[in-house]
Amino acid sequence: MIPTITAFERSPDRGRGLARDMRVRWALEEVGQRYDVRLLSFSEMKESAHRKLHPFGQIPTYEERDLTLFESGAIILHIAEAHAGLLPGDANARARAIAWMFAALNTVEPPIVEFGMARISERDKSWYEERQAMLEQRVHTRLGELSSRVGGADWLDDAFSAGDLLMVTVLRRLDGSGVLEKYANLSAYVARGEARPAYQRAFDAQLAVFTGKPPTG
Ligand code: GTB
Repeated sequence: MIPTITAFERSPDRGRGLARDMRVRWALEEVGQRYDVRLLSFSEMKESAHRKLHPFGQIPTYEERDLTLFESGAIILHIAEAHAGLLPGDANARARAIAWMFAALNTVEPPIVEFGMARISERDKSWYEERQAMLEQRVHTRLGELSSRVGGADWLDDAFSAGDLLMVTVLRRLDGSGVLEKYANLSAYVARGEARPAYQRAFDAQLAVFTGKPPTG
C-alpha cells in the first residue's frame, strides 16, 4: 500500500523546500517508496478531520494501512526502520545515527527556528535588533560546534543516514540568512545532501505543488 503524506497546498516558502514535508518526501525517495500527497489549506489543517491525524493541526502527517503518524522525526524513523538505506545495520552505528536524528531536531533545529521566526514576525519590535543578535549568536554556537565535529567528513557518522537527512533539512532553514555561508564545511555538507538524486526528486515534487507544473525528472 502506498503511504499518504500531507503538505501545504500553498507553502509560504514558495517552493524552496523548507516546510517539513520535504524531509519526509526525501526519506521516501531515498528508500524508493512511492507515496501520495494530500494537500491542505491552512483552514483544513485546523479542522477536526485533520486534527484526528495531527493533534496540533499541522503538516506533515503519514498514513499507511492502519498506521497514522505525525511529527516529521517519528515519520522518518518509521520509514528508516521499515526500509533499508537510512539506518546502518550495525547496532551501534544505528544507535549513533538515531542520536544524530535527535540532535538535528532537539539541539540544532530549535535555535535556527527561533532565529528564523524572529526575522519573519518580530521585525517591527523595538527590541528586534538586540534580540536578533542574541538569537544569531545562539545559532553560531551550535553551528560552530557542529562544524568542528563534521570537520572534513562527508557525513555525520560514516555513511549517509537519516541523521544526515534531518540535519541537512534543518540547516537549510538558514537559507537566505547568510549565516550558513560562514561555515564552509557545513555549506559543502548541505550541498552534498542536496546533490543526492533522492533529494532532487523530492525537491522537484514539492516545487511542482507551488508552480502547478508536473516535475520534469
Ligand atoms: N515538530 C513538528 C514536525 O517536525 O513535524 C512541526 C510541524 C510543523 O511545524 N509544521 C508546520 C505547520 O504545519 C509546517 S513546517 N505549520 C502550520 C501551523 O502550525 O499552523 C514549518 C515551516 C513552515 C513554513 C516554512 N517556510 O515558509 O519557509 C518553513 C517551515
